[in-house]
Amino acid sequence: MKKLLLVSVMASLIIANTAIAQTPAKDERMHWWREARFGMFIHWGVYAQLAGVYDGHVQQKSGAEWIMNLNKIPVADYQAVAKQFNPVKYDADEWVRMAKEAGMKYIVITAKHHDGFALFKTSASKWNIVDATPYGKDLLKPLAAACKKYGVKLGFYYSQAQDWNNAGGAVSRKKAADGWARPDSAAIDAYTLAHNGHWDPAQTTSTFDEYINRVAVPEVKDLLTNYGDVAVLWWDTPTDMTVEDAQKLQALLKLQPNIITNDRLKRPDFPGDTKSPEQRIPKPSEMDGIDWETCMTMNGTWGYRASDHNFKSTETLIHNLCDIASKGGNYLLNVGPKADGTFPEESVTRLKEIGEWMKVNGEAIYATKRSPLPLVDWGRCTEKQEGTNNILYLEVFNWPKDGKLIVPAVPNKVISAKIIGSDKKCSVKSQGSTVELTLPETAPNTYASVIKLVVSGNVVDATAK
Ligand code: JFZ
Repeated sequence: MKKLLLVSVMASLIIANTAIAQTPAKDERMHWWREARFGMFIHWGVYAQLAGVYDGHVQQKSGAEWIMNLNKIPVADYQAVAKQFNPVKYDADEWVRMAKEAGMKYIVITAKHHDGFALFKTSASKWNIVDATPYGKDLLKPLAAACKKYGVKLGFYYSQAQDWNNAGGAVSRKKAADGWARPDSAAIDAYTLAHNGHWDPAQTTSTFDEYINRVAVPEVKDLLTNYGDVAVLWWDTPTDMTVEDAQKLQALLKLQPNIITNDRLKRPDFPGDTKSPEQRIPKPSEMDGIDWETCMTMNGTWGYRASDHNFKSTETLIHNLCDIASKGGNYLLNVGPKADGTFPEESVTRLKEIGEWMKVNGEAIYATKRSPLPLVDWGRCTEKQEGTNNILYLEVFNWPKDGKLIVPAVPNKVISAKIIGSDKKCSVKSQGSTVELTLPETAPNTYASVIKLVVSGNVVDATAK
């Protein structure tokens, strides 16, 4: 028994080692990502042309990038939409500049979403921007060039399993029609149930294995070969994936030795480098010692939905960024560009406002570590090492009316306290392990004001476990 245990322990060590043996080592690969903290997600494709409206029916909720599946749009009809997709106002330089000025360090764009449409030139399928649209030019080439110019890292989202247009691709089944009763809904639902989610015979003229070999593998190879450095490969929804399928795609990553991948290639055997909570910020204890990234929409959809103007406020977005940094994660904030190639106006203004805040307060976000403090009711905290000192950045959401801010669990000697972006004084009193700051009457920043507290030595971790 003991011997068996030893053998299995050794075997798992060998497996773990082969995973680690990828060069360069994980810590090295993750270095920029762990300091970046803030990136832009971009969901763009043919669905932007429909903008959440099909056959006169306005999609009321959820992702407009799912419109083909939600409405069971026949393959031929959906592909006809591409004939109108002509994003003549697309300016990759402008996109990357907006991301950069918002303080974002990387971009992850849907090179191919579940509708299977490739934003890039590929010979694996005609269902791509060059061969299927009047625009006729690769959309990722100029984006890669602009990213290089501005020093913003570029990542690709690639829907490896779900593909509703390329034959053989998987479908995650949703009931027909979202919020409106199609006369034929019942029949369509019966059909999808009997055909592993597919609703059009054109989707099943080849097998999933053939699809992986014919489309997914060559397209991922294109993406990892033709666009220079690719910082991230963001897999999604592993519907129907086998271990062999996943291995084939995983093997391609050697084309980009520094690439970082998420955990959505296939569960549970392919954990990737990062966890990807979606639309939610995990509890501090949930992600201890794990690299994670919360992706989130600004409104209620990933792809552009013209009727959705319900955007989160700039304040909420900045608070989310602080909250995520205080828990040691990254924030991947989505923009769903319109079919003409421009960002929705609401996104543009929010990016601008976040950027103004980041220009002043960015040091409280970049290259920081999660908060060592117990939860505080006034806001969040991030931490940075500076020689033998520790910097605590206090992101104050609720400015104290009485001017007193209490920082718990810091017995260290305070060296200095300064309000970032303000000349106003901030005085300090230490009592045991409590630091009391006396602040000016009004908050210097409308979204979140940051106090930089430098203390001697390490701050002992007092987060709730
Ligand atoms: C997926 C996509 O279906 C969606 O369109 C968007 O691209 C988003 C970023 O990712 O949606 C998911 C995937 C995983 C979960 C939820 C929605 N999940 O694990 O809870």
